[in-house]
Amino acid sequence: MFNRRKFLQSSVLASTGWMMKDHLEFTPKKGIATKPIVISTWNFGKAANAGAWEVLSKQGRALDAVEAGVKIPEADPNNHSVGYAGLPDRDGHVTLDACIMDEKSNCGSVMCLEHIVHPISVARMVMEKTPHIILVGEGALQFALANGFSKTNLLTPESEKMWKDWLKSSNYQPVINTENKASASVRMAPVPGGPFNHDTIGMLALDASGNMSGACTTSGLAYKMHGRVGDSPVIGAGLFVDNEVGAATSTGVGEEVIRISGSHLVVELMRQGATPGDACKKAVERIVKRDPEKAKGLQVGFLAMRNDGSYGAFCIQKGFTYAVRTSAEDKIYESESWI
Ligand code: SD4
Repeated sequence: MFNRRKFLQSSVLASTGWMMKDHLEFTPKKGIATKPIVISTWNFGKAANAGAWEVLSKQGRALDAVEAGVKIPEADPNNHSVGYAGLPDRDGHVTLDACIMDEKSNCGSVMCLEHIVHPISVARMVMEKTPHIILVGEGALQFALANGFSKTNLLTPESEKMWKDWLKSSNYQPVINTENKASASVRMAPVPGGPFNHDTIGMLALDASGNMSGACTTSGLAYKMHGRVGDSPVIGAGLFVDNEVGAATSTGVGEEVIRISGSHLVVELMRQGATPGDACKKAVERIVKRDPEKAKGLQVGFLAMRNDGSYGAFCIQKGFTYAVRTSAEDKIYESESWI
């Protein structure tokens, strides 16, 4: 029973910005109050959730909801970590990673895909129209073009300028995305032209019929080596959905998430009885314990939802936020953190 489960000691952020800390008491009412629900990573998840909610609130399918939801940041020219306008690799190529998974463990993924604004829709098409799960690079592009997607230059003048500024130093260092001063001390050198160089949208939804789906899409770590693929399009790392248990997604330095098959681990921990928040915490613990010194300079965040609509998150550094949309709330919460 999940009655009166205390949730995460999350701090509630008003939609207008950061506000006071406030402990959230979340009372899932199985099958009623918590369905449908959509949750997603970072502050920009709020706008993405609105896209998903259009589908969910009309009794639509979770799969359609997560695709529609993450397409919003994918197309946003002001979002430099997902889709169009994403920061490029060190050679100036915007290479996108995305995956999607439904309630029947159908899944599709594209890796290192260039020139396509909505990699999530290509991933869905890989899932639905091919006998495969993953297409990469040139092959993924060929498949997209053959299926009606058109080529777009994803490198906007603003992203190009950030990359050219970065080229002056060419100092490759993933920057920890923390938005509050408390953790400013652990920030690495800021990226010229912008304080952060990565953020992924991971989205999990439970629809009115009780089915779950998830989507994860990113331009990956900015200024990465050409051909580098992170956790986001790797089923089991950046995303995992098991309708019998729940779903999880991740953000942060993908290499660390892949090492522990992070999202799969979170779902398996929930299967063993952990709450979503505790499961995320245990996964973070595993990363931290492997190399506590290294973890001081890393950000990884997990977000999870059980199939009853209860949810939770945990991250290494303060500053990871996630957005929640139900019929009762449309909010951004700050995740609990290790440090
Ligand atoms: C990656 N996990 O490519 C992604 C990037 C990210 O917050 O989520 N950054 O490793």
